[in-house]
Amino acid sequence: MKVAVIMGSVSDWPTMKLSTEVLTELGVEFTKHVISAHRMPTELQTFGLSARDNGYHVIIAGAGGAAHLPGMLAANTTLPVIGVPVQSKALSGLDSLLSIVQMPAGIPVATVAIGSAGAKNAALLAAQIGATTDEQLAGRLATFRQRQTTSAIESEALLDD
Ligand code: RP5
Repeated sequence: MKVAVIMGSVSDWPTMKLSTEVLTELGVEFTKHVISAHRMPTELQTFGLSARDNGYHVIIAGAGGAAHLPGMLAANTTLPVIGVPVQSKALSGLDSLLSIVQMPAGIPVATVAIGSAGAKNAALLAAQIGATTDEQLAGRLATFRQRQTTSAIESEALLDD
């Protein structure tokens, strides 16, 4: 499978890099792009309209503030779009969350949590979508889950007396 990781600004990269790290860990092919909904509207439309023909299966789109990027990409493709609300300075990402999650019926965006947890989960969700038709990827996801569980169990040893 191939995933597009798109962000509205280079300032979103510290958050969206976490998505790419998870995709790398799971062996999922991806490309990364800065496409601003407001500063690059023509490029956004071109990317959305051609995404399926360009071999993508899922789009992860992160943006902050007036975060119209995921919704406008979703308006231009029938590929699944996962929206990551980037934590904004002014309103701590609540603005990003509300502008991404409140899509009108007919144009869905799968919205994850604000910030780093959301960026990581967006990548996991994209991989899980791919794993519906890719047994090897499903196996890597199972290994990821098992490692996470083992680490959580072992973390008890870190508790002080
Ligand atoms: C959004 O505006 C971007 O996604 C970013 O989160 C926010 C601020 O962008 P910059 O002014 O830092 O480029 O479009």
